[in-house]
Order: sequence, then structure tokens, then C-alpha cells
Amino acid sequence: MNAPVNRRGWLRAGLASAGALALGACDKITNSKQGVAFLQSAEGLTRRAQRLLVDRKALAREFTHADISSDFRPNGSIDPNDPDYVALKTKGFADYRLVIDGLVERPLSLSLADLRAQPSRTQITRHDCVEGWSSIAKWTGARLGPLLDKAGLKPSARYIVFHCGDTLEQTLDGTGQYYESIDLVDAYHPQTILAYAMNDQVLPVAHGAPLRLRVERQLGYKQAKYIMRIEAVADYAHLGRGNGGFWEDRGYEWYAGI
Ligand SMILES: Nc1nc2c(c(=O)[nH]1)N[C@H]1C(S)=C(S)[C@@H](COP(=O)(O)O)O[C@H]1N2
Ligand SMILES: [Mo]
Repeated sequence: MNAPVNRRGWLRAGLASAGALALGACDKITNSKQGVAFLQSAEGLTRRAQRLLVDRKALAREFTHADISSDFRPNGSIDPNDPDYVALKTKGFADYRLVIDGLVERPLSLSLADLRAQPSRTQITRHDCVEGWSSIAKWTGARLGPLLDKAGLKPSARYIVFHCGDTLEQTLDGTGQYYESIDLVDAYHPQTILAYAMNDQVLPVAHGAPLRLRVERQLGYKQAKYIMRIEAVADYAHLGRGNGGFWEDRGYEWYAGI
């Protein structure tokens, strides 16, 4: 299911598309009076929506230390020369602040120390780039879900946008700046983290220092590096060239699930 969702729309969208399926598959339930009552109850609705989302919520495979790649390849931007980024890097990211704003009740501005103090997760996962290579690394970072709860998403928020510090393509209109977007199912997935460490070391510049996204059910280009700002939006049509991400604006799928 790659329909846009939000926490309330979730249930509704799930039910709309599940309705027909559920009726076909569940005539045993729908043929009995109690069954119908159950399906109309809140619990019945939740169970059906849950069944539909189970796939999106499943964990990506995790690996062991022995599987970690010794040669994880950096790709795309590997040392941004955007002046703002260079200024931050020169000071060892001491002045770095992650801004979380847009459709939130309480906009946040967080230092790296603040981020390291947030609920975190460590995971050894495989990164798959559409160019046809994969590498395994151990990532540690702040879980995105609790951070969004801290900021308090407004009900109209449907996507989370990651604004990056690097310009990957020089264009006259600024659409060469890297950005990405994910929906709330991925944003609240337990393995979705803002990584500040890779293989127990401070995240290297080549891999997105000081902060990069790991959204483990998706392909490489969704793993935004050099995150400067996270914005909650109702839709992404007004950003970049309107397709939800740098590579999406150049023809890639918005939903890059694996
Ligand atoms: N900001 C930013 N994020 C980015 C990219 C980029 O060029 N800039 N490249 C993407 C692509 S295509 C891949 S495969 C991964 C590469 O991550 P890595 O450098 O850690 O291998 O980052 C993704 N995120
Ligand atoms: Mo990639």
C-alpha cells in the first residue's frame, strides 16, 4: 500500500482499500450476526487495518557483526562544498542544530548532544543502492518517532521531509539540493533512525555527517545524508520539482520499498 497516510487517515485509508478484500475473505464472519458486530466495532476495524499494514511495519532483516562490510561505499555527495555545510564541518559540527518544524505544535532545534540524549536504536542492516550494490553497516541514532512526538505533529501532517545540506546538481532554480520525504508509517517504523554513528564511530562526512536517515525498508536514495532540517508537511508538491525527492524528481519511484 503506498497511499499517503496519517495517523487518522491510516485507519480510514486502510479500511477503504481493505473493505472489499475483507468482505470476500471473511464471509464466515460477515455471515454471522456477532461477526458483523465485531467488524463494526472499533477492535474489528483496528484488526483489519493492522493486517493491511503488517507488511509495512515488519522489521528489515538485521545482521551480525561478522556481516559488516569492510568497504561500505560512499555514494552521491561524499564531501559537500556548500558554504553553510563547510562552515559547520570546519567547527566539527559544534554549531550544528537540527531543526524540526512545519506542521508541528512545538518546533525544535536540537544540538548533537540533544540528539544523542534521545531514545536511540542500534541496528546492523543492509543498504541497497539502485545502482546494484549492497553493503552492511551498524547504525546508531535517535528514533524518529519519539522525536516527532516531542515536536507534536499536527493532524494535517502526512509526510516528513528531510532537507539536506548538499547540492548534488548545480541548477539555476535550486532544485539540485538533495531532499527526501517519507510517510508516517515509515517515520514511525521502529528501525527509522537519525543516525549519528556508523560502526561505533562518529558518522563520517562521506556517509552523511553529522546526521543521516536510516529508513531500513527502503532503497539507498531514501537514506538522506547531511540532514539539516526536518519538516512535517501535508504534501510535497511545492518542494523541489514536486515529486518528493531529489532522485524522484529525476524519475525514481517515490516509494522505494524493499
Ligand atoms: N544528502 C544526500 N543524501 C543521499 C545521497 C546524496 O547524494 N546526498 N545519495 C543517496 C544514495 S543514491 C545512496 S545509495 C546513499 C549512499 O549512502 P552512503 O554514502 O552512506 O553509501 O545515500 C543517499 N542519500
Ligand atoms: Mo543509491
